[in-house]
Amino acid sequence: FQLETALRKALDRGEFELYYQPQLDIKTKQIRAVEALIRWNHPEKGFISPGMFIPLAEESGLITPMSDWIMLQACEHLKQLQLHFPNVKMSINISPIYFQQIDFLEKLQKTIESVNVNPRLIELELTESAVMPHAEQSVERLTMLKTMGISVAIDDFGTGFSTLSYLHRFPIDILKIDQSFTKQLSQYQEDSAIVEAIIMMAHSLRIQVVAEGVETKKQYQVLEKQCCDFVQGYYVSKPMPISELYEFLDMWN
Ligand code: G
Ligand code: G
Ligand code: MN
Ligand code: NA
Repeated sequence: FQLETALRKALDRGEFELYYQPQLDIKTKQIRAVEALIRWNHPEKGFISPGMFIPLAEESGLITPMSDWIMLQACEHLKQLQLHFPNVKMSINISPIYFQQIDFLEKLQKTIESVNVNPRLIELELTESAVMPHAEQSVERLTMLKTMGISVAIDDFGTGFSTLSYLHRFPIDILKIDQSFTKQLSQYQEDSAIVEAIIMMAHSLRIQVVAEGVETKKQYQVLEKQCCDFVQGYYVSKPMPISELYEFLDMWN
């Protein structure tokens, strides 16, 4: 229970912060969305990666209050952002555990109402492992999200075990191709073929595609040629605090 206590304290003390990474629309050259990425600024240990503490939060149950905070904070930041950049969407990572909780939709609805933010500007990122194991319940939930005006992205696509043909059963809007595929784009023809196949399949299902981890101009150009819709990665920008995001968008859009 030690870690649970540490995470709980960190939450109470406000040691977590959301950083934002922009997604570029290849066609319009505008920023279409920002992804919220949590950071832990530990007073002694310094920066701790979410790759470390999210799994521990999931095991200890702290993922619930942490996710409640993430939802609220991201919606509040979106509400402010919208006043200056009305078309930029907010994309929020949702833990599979949080997504599967019985009151997930109800809490989400309440947060949206209390902050009074436009749900059409909210996108949720779910992994294949969040939706596949409970397919029927997931379809119901995803349909409800669609009714609420919220869009859904499948994160880390290509790293799970699901078959592509499964996709058409889920009402999703966006596929995020995992970084591991993007990394190889300039080197190996085979990975380029896989990415191209994913993009074509997604488009045939009316799903738009984000390539993650785009770092070089070469990767960007390959993706543009393959009709990828959006790119995210260091080539556009690293994740940054909300204050820097405003400066970035002022310069960009
Ligand atoms: O930002 P970074 O690349 O260090 O993130 C590492 C991992 O942590 C990624 O898999 C990312 O999806 C996950 N992550 C980052 N922020 C959040 C968050 O707010 N909620 C959840 N559930 N996962 C997050
Ligand atoms: O699992 P998810 O896709 O949500 O995690 C995104 C993670 O990838 C974040 O932790 C973010 O910091 C990291 N990231 C974002 N862009 C790049 C990039 O261009 N290169 C690398 N190596 N990591 C990136
Ligand atoms: Mn993500
Ligand atoms: Na991802």
